[in-house]
Amino acid sequence: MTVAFIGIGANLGDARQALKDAIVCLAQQVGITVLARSSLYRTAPVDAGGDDYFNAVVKVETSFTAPQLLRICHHIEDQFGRERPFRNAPRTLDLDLLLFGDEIHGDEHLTVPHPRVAERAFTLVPLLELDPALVIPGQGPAAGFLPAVNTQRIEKFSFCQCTRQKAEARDAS
Ligand code: PH2
Ligand code: MG
Ligand code: MG
Repeated sequence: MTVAFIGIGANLGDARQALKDAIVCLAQQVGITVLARSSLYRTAPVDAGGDDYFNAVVKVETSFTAPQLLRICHHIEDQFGRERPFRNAPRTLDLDLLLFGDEIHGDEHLTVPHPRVAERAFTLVPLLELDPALVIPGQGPAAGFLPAVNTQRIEKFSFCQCTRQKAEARDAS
């Protein structure tokens, strides 16, 4: 069994709902147990255009290998209608394997830790919410990278706060 962290993002369609549904979908997979989920974050697009993103990170325990887990993530993205017209295009769902135990992989199919995990507030902040003492294999304590991302806009929500806001918007319309 390996503990892994999966980053979830979306900025097309009902992104908040997609994040919630994706977590349910991950939890339903045989061989994956969701141990914890971060809060939901609204974040400014980084190296990308389009609307603000919603991002979160889940901590899972899995019997799969890293390449197997990545394949499952891609399969779930496809189920959510993910299209890839150009690099960093707005997306209905993105599932990125951020960390896989203390493993370090680097080939054309899979790079773990995710190559930009420490450069982006939308991965670093939720990871640190789940584990403030987290060490990124080969790179060091995740908290040490926070000052470098402090110009990236990120706003924290709880998942139920978003449900309430959505209900209020619906009732007002
Ligand atoms: N994903 C990207 C590129 N830029 N920006 C934010 N805020 N959130 C993302 O999930 C994101 C991004 C490529 O996967
Ligand atoms: Mg991504
Ligand atoms: Mg991706």
